[in-house]
Amino acid sequence: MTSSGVLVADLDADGTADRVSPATLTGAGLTIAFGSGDGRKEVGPRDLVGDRGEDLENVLAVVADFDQDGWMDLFVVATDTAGGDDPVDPGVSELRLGPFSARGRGQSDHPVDLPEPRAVTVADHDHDRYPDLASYGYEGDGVYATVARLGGEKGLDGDADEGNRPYTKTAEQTGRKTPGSMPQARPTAFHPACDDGTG
Ligand SMILES: [Ca+2]
Ligand SMILES: [Ca+2]
Repeated sequence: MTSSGVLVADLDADGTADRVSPATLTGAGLTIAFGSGDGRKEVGPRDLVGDRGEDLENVLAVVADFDQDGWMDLFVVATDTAGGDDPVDPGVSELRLGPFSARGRGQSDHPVDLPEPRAVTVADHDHDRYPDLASYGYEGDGVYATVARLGGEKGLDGDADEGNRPYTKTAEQTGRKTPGSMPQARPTAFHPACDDGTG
């Protein structure tokens, strides 16, 4: 992590440093630059989601080493246009364990159950060494909530099970893109500081 908040890591294991910005490493505005110089390729969540998500309206992505194996992992979620009282199930909601390619292909895919996500971010709910995923989403009937999926040695806990349930929190504001109740881990919480140069 550089002082300007760019994460520098080799994401696709080709031996060349790649860069992830902005500092939150999350959201629809996430940009990943693979490689440098002439071979540089910039991609965003829509490039990473793959065929199953390309026609879906809202695409969000988060980069973190959720299983702490030293390779950055990609969480990507794509949801169609929101409609009525019922939450929309995401068409794609999965953790792809790194290394992962510029097309978002990882070593393995792991589905993560989330209610219609509107914002996702990396958080640290249980203060272990694994980054957690926090999602602000629509639960239906006008209720919004922030839920967590905990990081662990297998990546992310995919289900809304007993272990994850205590972290459900009904949002203090509703209908906002990113509410005040959205947890925020410090960007440097899981990424050591490094120089702007080589990383
Ligand atoms: Ca690379
Ligand atoms: Ca990893």
